Amino acid sequence: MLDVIVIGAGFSGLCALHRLRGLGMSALVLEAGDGVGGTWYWNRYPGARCDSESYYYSFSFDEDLQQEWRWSERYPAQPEVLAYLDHVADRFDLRRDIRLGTTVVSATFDEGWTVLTATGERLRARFLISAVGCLSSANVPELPGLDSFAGDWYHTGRWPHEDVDFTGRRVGVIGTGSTGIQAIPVIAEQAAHLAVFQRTPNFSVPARNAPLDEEFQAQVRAEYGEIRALQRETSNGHPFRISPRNAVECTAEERREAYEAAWERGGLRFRAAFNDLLSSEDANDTAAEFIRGKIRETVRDPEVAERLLPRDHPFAAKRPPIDTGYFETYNRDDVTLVDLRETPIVEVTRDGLRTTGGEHPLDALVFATGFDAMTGPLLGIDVRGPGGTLAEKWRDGPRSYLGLQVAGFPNLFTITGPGSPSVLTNMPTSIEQHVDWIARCLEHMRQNGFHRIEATEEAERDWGREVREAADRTLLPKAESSWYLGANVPGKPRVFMPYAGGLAHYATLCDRAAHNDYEGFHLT
Ligand code: NA7
Repeated sequence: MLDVIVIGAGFSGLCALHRLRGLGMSALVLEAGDGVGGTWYWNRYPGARCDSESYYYSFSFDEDLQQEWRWSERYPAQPEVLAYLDHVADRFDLRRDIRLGTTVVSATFDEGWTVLTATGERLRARFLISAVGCLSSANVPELPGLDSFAGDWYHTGRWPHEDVDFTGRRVGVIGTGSTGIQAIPVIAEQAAHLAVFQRTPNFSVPARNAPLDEEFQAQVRAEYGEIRALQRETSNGHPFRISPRNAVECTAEERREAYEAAWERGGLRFRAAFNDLLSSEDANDTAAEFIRGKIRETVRDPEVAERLLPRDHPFAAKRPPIDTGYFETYNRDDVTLVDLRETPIVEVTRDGLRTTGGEHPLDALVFATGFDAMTGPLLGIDVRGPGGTLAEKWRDGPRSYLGLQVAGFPNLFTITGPGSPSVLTNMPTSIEQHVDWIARCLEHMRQNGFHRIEATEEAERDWGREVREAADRTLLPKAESSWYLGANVPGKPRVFMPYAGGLAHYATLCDRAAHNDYEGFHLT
């Protein structure tokens, strides 16, 4: 029997394998894709790029790795992140313990985990680590008539590995989340005509992507120690602090100056312009109105601009996209914005998409419609503990302790699971924290002769309350159609899933539990 089976070979799975090997444990990673990389293996859509900056969207666990790797742009494009993860797999000789093309269909606990693969193989391990990702289960809306469509259709998270060429084609994109907002300007460059089908207008801030010069890179390399320390100290794992100033306490002129500077700097740092943007509606309104002003300035046709103005959720209460030329794209003659609130989708036809406003002829349709986030990937596996299935347990929404364990599922750990802050943070920073905590826990068990660990029901209940209360201290739950709440998937229970109390505070709570003899866990 193996010590550990890890499901998934993205950032989490690679990190976990490397760390477990360091403990001398036998570990096997099972990966459904034909390559490593997880999210970065699947999301190959045009314009796919990371919204975190490259120099810190990376592992910190190896000094030589971070000193040697060179990023070419401020934000890494998908092929570059994938190349990085391939490099990590090679550099640490991880591939010999990774089985590619291996889909896990079920996992059953019986004094150890038995994992069944799609080819009927059974594998046993004492511990199971889910590294399946949070945004990896594609959400394709059930549109009537999709089967009859004569063109090609794609979901951004399941993009084909061969080149898709939209040259000369009439393309439709459904969805204006982070993904749609990245893909739309790039597809518009290629397509003969692009129709964007928008249900909810979104805020977006310019990314200000640019090549990285050697001087900046040398400075980063010299300061990596401080950069990584800062990432671990902040609430969202980025190496910058949120301004201590409150927007509501500044004059209109001071706010404008701060927002203009943040707009010029670009990217996710925009929301760090003031301290109260995610806690005060009044403060948030000032940021929202500033961005709406930028949209009005950018989009030449005032009617189109009006349709693009986000009004029904606070800024950054949904995951805030960052873009390269998104709003500018609507100034093109070959791009049409279709407002699905005015004219909802009726059906897909053989030749296009019909809304209540008429038929839009299309040769290709792109679903940028997001994911069954946080719970979808794990619930895609039939996970069975001694007392029942995870699907039954999570019927009314996910429950976990610290996002790391689920009561009733001994020796199962979840990396970036619901109840963890990961999706609100720079992912690799959260992943390293989770993996480090799990590894230290396994080491503790080995040293003390424990074979089994399970979160208690009580700890799980308390954590659920803490997750709810942390969310309620912010404006995040006010975005009613957000995937943080599961609202984007019809029928999914509406529960705010990530922990919004901040990564640094979360890490302190995890450490405290470990320090107090794994408080909230039952070890035998
Ligand atoms: P998101 O953020 O969930 O966005 C999905 C978009 O698709 C959003 O605009 C949705 O509109 C739209 N959508 C979803 N279903 C439909 C249907 N049935 N009809 C019309 N429009 C629909 O997913 P992304 O892939 O953009 O981003 C996911 C995360 O990946 C992102 O937050 C980053 O963390 C990386 P809605 O707003 O629900 O009205």
